[in-house]
Amino acid sequence: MNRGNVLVIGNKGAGKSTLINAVLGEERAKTGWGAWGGTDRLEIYESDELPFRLIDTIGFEPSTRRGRQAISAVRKWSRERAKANTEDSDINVIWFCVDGTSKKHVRRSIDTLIRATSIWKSVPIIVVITKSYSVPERLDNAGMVFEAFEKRKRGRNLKKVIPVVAKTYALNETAFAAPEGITELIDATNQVMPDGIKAGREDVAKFNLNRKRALAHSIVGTATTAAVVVGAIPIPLADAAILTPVEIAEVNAIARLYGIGKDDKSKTFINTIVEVGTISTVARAAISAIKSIPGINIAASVLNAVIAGSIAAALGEGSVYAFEQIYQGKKSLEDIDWVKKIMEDSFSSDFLKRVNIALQGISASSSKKEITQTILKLIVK
Ligand SMILES: Nc1nc2c(ncn2[C@@H]2O[C@H](COP(=O)(O)OP(=O)(O)OP(=O)(O)O)[C@@H](O)[C@H]2O)c(=O)[nH]1
Ligand SMILES: [Mg+2]
Repeated sequence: MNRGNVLVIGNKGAGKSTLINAVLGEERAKTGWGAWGGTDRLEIYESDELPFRLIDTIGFEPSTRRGRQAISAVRKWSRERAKANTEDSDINVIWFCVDGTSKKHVRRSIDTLIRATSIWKSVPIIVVITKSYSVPERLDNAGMVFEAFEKRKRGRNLKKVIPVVAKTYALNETAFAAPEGITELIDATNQVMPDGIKAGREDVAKFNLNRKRALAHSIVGTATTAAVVVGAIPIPLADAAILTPVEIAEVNAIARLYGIGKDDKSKTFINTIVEVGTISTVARAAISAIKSIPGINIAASVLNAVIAGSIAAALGEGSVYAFEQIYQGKKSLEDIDWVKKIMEDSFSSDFLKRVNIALQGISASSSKKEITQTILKLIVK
């Protein structure tokens, strides 16, 4: 099968390799800072399901030397492929990766990237604003990108600006910026591919559904970790209320991943889910049931950590299922009774059975990490 080629370029440490891993769904590209990581040569990535090839490059440094090195390596690769009579040797789309946390440099980065890629003068460009952890800054950053392209000849090649979080970013022990924008980037890229190598809509949809599910599970993992931390704080866990912020963040992050918006219908749907995990009698009953499982002799703080983590995990699992049904059009945001039932079922006797098993594997000396892993293994399918 012929594949399109996506050239990924940007400053050193902008997050190109991290982005590539998120798109592939595998940790294949080496990431990191300076001498401890980073990409030191051209690397090509393919995956069976992904309809295009990803070309990871050496990051540009403040000086342009490395930039030239990066570009000449790409040209060499392209020439060699063409010589070997491979048809798909052209660069079809360029991702300009611009670090969303260093606002000051957005304009200069774009200028450098435009100059460096002048030989691909009519290739479509998608600007990826990496590390877009801050939602309020996204608009500003995108504005600066559009400004930088304005009045430039290659401005018309700019097809889209997409803010991305490629990997969960912890803001503190219980707050996080979840992965975002990955499947939107895949969609946008496929859309601007030349017709001959564009993948079928259905193939991309299938790939994206799998990617969304994997990313959603990573959100559940992060939230469960945070909940275990919250739960282990030695205050009496009278009800699930102290967990609420983590649960709200979790459900909202998963909702965003599945493109569930901020309109009233979406809000009602999301609130229904959060309610089941926080103030509902179902959640409270589950907590008392766990607390009264006979024969547990671990410290209250460990037990509370298990409870909090299990609830976050089960709530996340239920949410992933529910949002996926919406995303696929199998259910609608108006099916409130349905979603309520789905979520309540997440805390059924099967849930209690799993928590019980988890507790067998946890002791007073278990670390938070061990507790989290035990829970995830049993609750996340
Ligand atoms: N949490 C989080 N960390 C990120 C994200 N993107 C990049 N990073 C971090 O930023 C650092 C640099 O990321 P890389 O992906 O190696 O950057 P690069 O652009 O490939 O760097 P070079 O190969 O040196 O040009 C790594 O420590 C990453 O973990 C993200 O979306 N979330
Ligand atoms: Mg890299």
